[in-house]
Amino acid sequence: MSSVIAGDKTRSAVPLPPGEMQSVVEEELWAAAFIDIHTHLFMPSLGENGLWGIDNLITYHYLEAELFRSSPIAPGEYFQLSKREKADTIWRALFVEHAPVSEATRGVVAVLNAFGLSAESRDLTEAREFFEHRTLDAHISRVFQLAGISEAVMTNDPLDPDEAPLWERGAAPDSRFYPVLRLDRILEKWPEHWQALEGRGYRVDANAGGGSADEVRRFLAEWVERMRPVYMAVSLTDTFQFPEDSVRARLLSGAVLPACREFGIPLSLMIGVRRLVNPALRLAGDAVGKADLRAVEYLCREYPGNRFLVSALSRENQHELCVYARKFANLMPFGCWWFLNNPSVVEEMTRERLEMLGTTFIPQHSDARILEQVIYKWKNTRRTMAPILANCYRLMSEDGRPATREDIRSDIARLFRTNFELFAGLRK
Ligand code: FIX
Ligand code: ZN
Repeated sequence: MSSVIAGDKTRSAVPLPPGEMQSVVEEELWAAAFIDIHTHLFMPSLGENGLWGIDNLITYHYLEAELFRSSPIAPGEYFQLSKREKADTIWRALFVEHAPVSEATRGVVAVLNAFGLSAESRDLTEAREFFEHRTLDAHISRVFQLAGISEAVMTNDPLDPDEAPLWERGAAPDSRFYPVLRLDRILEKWPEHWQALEGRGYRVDANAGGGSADEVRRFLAEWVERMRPVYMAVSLTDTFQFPEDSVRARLLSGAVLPACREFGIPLSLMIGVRRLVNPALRLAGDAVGKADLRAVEYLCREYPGNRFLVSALSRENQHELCVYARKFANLMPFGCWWFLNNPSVVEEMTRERLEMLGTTFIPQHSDARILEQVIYKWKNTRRTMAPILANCYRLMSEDGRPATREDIRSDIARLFRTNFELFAGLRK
């Protein structure tokens, strides 16, 4: 073993003095390449589905929601504008006329700063000029490097009219991206979409009766073959119940859960959205509701052969999700989703997860919709996580078990990589 490695090995086994914990945690957080386990990013072969660049960054639906609080423009008028006009409107209202102190506005500042661009310009000329000259494939690699991630997990919809044909024509895989089979149109919007399946030759009906579940399972099997997803996923409203007498329950129990078992992949349940509480805001119009997690309890207990990635949207559901994770090893809590992805809430959630689960959970995902967002979302995660993890090791050391750099490195790898790889079957 070379002296450097030996030195590192020896150094990494040395008990850390309390005063060094945070700096070592920070070093190891930035040295590690994370897997981003839920995003809305797309590999290059999925074409225009993938969003990147300054105009997409600024017209992010989080910022659209903030715009309508800082500008007199009405949503109806705003949505008539071109993408550039929308971005100019948001830039002026949220970045010029007011200081960008919110999580989402500060994120754009961090992205501009990462590329050496000013966040104090009165317009977007400089930023547009910069992004117009980026080549996507190299830009993706640079963005992932700046974000400290090695792979991003996508959200892929087999019934999306823009995306599905690209997969059917053989979209080239990309080792930086993992596919996911997204099921919302089947499980949450069956009335609007069952005929799309029927039109593809699957013998299904409006009530998902008869052999519909078997036919949906056949559809899923064909898309698993085509897409090779690392998990299947669905976003569920706060009213989600299981078991229940419903189309969703019949398709979950008769198609989705057996298919996940057959292919050895988890099912991701993201629970708690209240869709379009303000329809005028479109994608920005969703809100949150406390869910009844006894459905998760039932699924984990009655389907021990399935593995469940679960993220709850309501802050009020977080503690009980941790308790359920203590009861069921086939339940993997993940992320601080959407309205929870703010340091004040991330801190509370992460501390209670570490206290109750040790390092057996997945602390964060970015939910990035625009490529460059991973730069700020993972910078913020590392910034928030560092003192929380350092405190864990300080307490452990105070109570009699010294902490080493190797402990910290190994735990960070577990939290941000191997927990997911093992749970998704990407590693044995
Ligand atoms: O269902 C989901 O995947 C949600 O994350 C999105 O629908 C949501 O709009 C979002 O991007 C939240 O961050
Ligand atoms: Zn999402």
